[in-house]
Parts: sequence; C-alpha cells; structure tokens
Amino acid sequence: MLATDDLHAPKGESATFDLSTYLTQQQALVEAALDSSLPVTYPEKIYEAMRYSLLAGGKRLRPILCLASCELAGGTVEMAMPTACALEMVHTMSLIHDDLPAMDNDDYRRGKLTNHKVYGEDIAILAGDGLLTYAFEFIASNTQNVSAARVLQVIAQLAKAVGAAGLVGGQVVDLESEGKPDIQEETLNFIHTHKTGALLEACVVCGAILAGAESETLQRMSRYAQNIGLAFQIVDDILDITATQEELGKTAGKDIQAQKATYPRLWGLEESKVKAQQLIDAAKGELATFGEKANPLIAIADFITTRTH
Ligand code: GRG
Repeated sequence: MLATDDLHAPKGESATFDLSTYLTQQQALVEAALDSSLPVTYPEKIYEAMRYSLLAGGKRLRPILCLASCELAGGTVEMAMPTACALEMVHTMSLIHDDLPAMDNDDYRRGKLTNHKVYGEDIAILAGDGLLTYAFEFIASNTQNVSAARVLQVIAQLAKAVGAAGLVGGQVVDLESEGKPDIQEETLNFIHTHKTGALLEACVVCGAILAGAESETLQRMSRYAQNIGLAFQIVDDILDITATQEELGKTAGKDIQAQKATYPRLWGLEESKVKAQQLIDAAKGELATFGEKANPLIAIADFITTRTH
C-alpha cells in the first residue's frame, strides 16, 4: 500500500485541488474493491498466489485514472469500479510475468518477493493467467448501470491494449532490444507506447466509454493518456538510475545491468526530464476545455513527473 507521505501533491499544483487527499481516498476505495473481488476458494494455492500480488500495494494509478476519467465524463465511481479492478488485475499479471526468470528476472516487486520467488515459476505463470482471464469475467459479470454495448466496447478496448497489438507486442520488442547498443528512438517509442502506454490509455478511455463520452471527448482523453503514458515510462527509466531499491520496491539499476534501451541512454538524464515535462504539459493541454472537472486528471499528470517510485 502506498504511504500517505508518498502522495504529497507536486510543487506548483493548483491550490484548489488537494491531490494527496484525493489519491488517498481513491486508493482506499480501490483497495477495498480489490480485496473483495477475489475470494479464496479451492484450489486455494492459486487464489492465494493471485491475491499475493494483487494486494501487494502499488500506486493503483491505473484504476484511479479509470475512475477519474469516468467521473470527468459524467459517470460515477460505481459504474467504473469493476473495470478499474480489472485494469489492476491485468497490470498485476503483467508484473508477475515480467518478473519471471524468462523475462526480466527480478526477485522483488512492490517491496516484496516476486510471485515466483514465493510460489514457484509454475504457479506464478498460472497466477498471471488466472488474473488476466478473471479481469474480463469481472467486468462482464459485475458492471452495473452501464449498457451492454458500452461494456462490450470496454472489453474490446482492454483486450486490444493487452494483446500483441499492445503490452505483449511491446514486451516482445523490448526483449529483442536487450543488449543491442544502437536502439533507435522509433523502436524505443514503440516499446513504451505498447508495453506501458497502451494500458494507461485503456484506463482513461475505458472510464470515459463507461460514462458514455462523445467521440471528441474520447479523442482528447486518448491523447491525454498517450502523453502521460510516454512521460510515465521516461520517468520510470530515470528512476531506475536515480532511485534506491527501497524507494522503488524492486531492484534498482536493472536497465543498465541488462543493457536495456532507455530514454536516459538515448538522450541523457537532463534531456529526458525536459521531454517528460513537455509531454505532461501537452497532456494537461488536452483537458483545458473541461474546466474544474479535469482537476484530478491534471493533478495526476503532474504527479507522474514528481513521483519518486
Ligand atoms: C499482458 C498477456 C500479457 C502478458 C504480459 C510481461 C508482459 C506481457 C508485459 C510487460 C509489461 C510491463 C511490466 C510494463 C512495465 C509497466 C510499468 C512501468 C510498471 C510499473 O508501474 P507502476 O509504477 O507500478 O504503476 P505499481 O507497482 O505502482 O503499480
């Protein structure tokens, strides 16, 4: 669980919106919903492994983005909560699989031993599979006060973001790029718009779909999300160099060790920070027409560049 200290509003944030309080409240709602989303039943071992990673903390940024986007577009937290939980299930399964020896091979995640270190590789793979499939069941079976057509649109959007056209494709190019000294900016952008950006975009767009947003709103939300998605990954690459293992909750310095293609490697640290800020400014610009309703998403955009883990 993210400590309240970690949620202090970034410098320069609008005095009218208290991001720390907002994030703390939304995070508590998400934690409660996730906890009740997945009861333990027979065979207990797989449910325990799924719950171990799902309830291991984390910023809960993806579900919070989905809830905020639904509210901006005129919907409610209740309409979006099953999708918000499903997005965190998908994100968690991608972390479990990413940490496996065959992928990034990490022993720590969210300050705890990785899933395979606790349950073994076989169960960790299945825990990921279980979370991925349950995410879609959870949206289909639990969404209320939203038309079936919108729920179907959300399921299609999420499936596209997760498959070979999204996370899976991004991960493949990331794996292929390891150890190659001359990665082009185009390739790096492909990796991160797919591996990280696609799911963040799905969070924002799905929230707006559930609320019945018009096409122009959906396009604005989509551009906002693409910008924060890339900025999020640039900051992730920067933190891998500048933050400690304690701050990150996972092994620090892994990118250099694995000779990974990263933005700081391409541009240097300072230029990477400037580019992340430019993307955040562009993201906030997309929401200017929404007035105060956009305050949560604007403040979350600022949080992305000021976060420390
Ligand atoms: C999705 C079917 C399927 C398979 C998985 C392994 C894989 C394919 C993709 C890797 C995706 C991945 C791990 C991307 C990195 C995204 C990222 C920056 C994660 C860190 O997100 P935070 O900082 O983490 O929001 P917390 O712990 O706060 O939730």
